[in-house]
Amino acid sequence: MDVSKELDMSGVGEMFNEPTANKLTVGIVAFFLIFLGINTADLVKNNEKVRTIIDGDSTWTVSFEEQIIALSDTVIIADGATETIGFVIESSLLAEGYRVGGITIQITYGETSGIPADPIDSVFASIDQNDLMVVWDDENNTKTGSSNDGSDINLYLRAYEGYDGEDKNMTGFNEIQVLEPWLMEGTGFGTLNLELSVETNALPFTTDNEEEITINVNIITFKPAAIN
Ligand SMILES: [Ca+2]
Ligand SMILES: [Ca+2]
Repeated sequence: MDVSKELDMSGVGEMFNEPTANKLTVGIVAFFLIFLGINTADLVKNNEKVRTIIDGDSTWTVSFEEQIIALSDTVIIADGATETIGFVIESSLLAEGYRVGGITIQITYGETSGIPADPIDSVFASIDQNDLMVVWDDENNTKTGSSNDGSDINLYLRAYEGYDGEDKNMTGFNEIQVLEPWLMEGTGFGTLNLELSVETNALPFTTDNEEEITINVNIITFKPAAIN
């Protein structure tokens, strides 16, 4: 046993005494040092990654792909009358993976009496607050409007809390977590009830009993995507 050990040792010693072997050894050592260095750098980087994941400070950009669903109706409303026009908003209208972000309503009209120089009528519009699943108290909402010169009346309801179509910078552990606030189901569903009334304006000795009003409802739907 002792003899073989001595033999081994001398063998190693001889190898180091050889100039070529020395160079080779130096080369191997250098290689290992570099290899170790790369690995250490990798480890530090990985640790940073792990730390950001644990801290949850990984930043993401959530962007939204939009699809507009257009509904429309044309009604004739008598002078002095108020009518409620309903639009049913349900999941069957939406594409897979999309949610309702907001609803815009545009009300347009002119003078349809055919009487020359008949002045434009007045139209009043308001959205009835019911169980339609929107953010009823959102500060961006416009729930009422009127016109007495034929200009459009534009109303808006935010359906999804915080949704404005703009990219959002989010912080989170992963894609699932940052998308989670944008995956709420059922927003915007229900019946949008629009109350419209007309007060005609007529020239003396002429009669204007009614007005035709067109309502264009755009349901803004979105699908979120997260980019790290
Ligand atoms: Ca008129
Ligand atoms: Ca009219």
